[in-house]
Amino acid sequence: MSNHNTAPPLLLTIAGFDPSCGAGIAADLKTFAAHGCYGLAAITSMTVQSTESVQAVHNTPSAELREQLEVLATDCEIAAVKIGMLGNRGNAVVVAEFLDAHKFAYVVHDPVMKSSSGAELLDAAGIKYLATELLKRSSVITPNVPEAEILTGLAIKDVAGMEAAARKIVEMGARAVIVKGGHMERAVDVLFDGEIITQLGGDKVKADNNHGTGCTFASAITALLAAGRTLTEAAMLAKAYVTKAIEKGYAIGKGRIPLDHFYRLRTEPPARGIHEVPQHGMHPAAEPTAH
Ligand code: PXL
Repeated sequence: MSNHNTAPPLLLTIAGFDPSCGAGIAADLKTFAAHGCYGLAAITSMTVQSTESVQAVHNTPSAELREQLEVLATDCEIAAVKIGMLGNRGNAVVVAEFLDAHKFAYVVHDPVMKSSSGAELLDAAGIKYLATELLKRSSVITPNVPEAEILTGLAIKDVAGMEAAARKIVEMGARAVIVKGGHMERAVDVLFDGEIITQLGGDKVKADNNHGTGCTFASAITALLAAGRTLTEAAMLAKAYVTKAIEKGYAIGKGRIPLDHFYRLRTEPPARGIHEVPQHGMHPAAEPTAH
């Protein structure tokens, strides 16, 4: 039986896998789903980690990553791409070549370099390639303060420092940048689109112990851009989503706390019993009316 339902936007995440599912591909897919999109995923790296720490990183061989990407792009119409952990320079080069070959409408790049427990998630040659080559290929790049410092070589102490780094990252070739202030005293993000600097204010919620906030933020922006939002709107809405998902997060292990990507589902009570299931497997609105 064929089915003619229309697919929502298809979004592709190119990132690492965190088996505790707080960060990486799992966080990306949950965020896409929470925004009504279908997620595709190509894995750059398999990490061994719990909520407590990253214990090992096994990067995907570059030829394998290239194959994963090409079969998806051959089969599906991809509306937007989100890039996260790349692992090493080889995988970063594969991603650059993939972006050049396909010219996607939106490319959102979260330049992941280290885990919060200090594990290296991109090697030094990869960081250099990201700064000189990959950065030019994204619609927007979303470094946190330590990543913006590494990319620019600037020391960032305050919002003025974040603005200076944002300007430098655009000079280096990025089309737009959001420097995330989650590590600062005030959780202000700085958006620079090459013309205007916008400060995105935000409340600092119990963010010190959270995991996957960067992945979630970039994935929400990807979904919102694919839905037709401007970059400023997408950034504001993504920040609001992440803030709420942090607030609603719950511990699943002994370590860091993942976000609740589906907090919006919990605003409506689930069905309480079988009596709420429509007869004949139909939606109540499709039930024949009683005669
Ligand atoms: O939060 C950065 C990050 C991104 N992607 C993967 C990770 C982590 C942090 O641990 O494991 C796969």
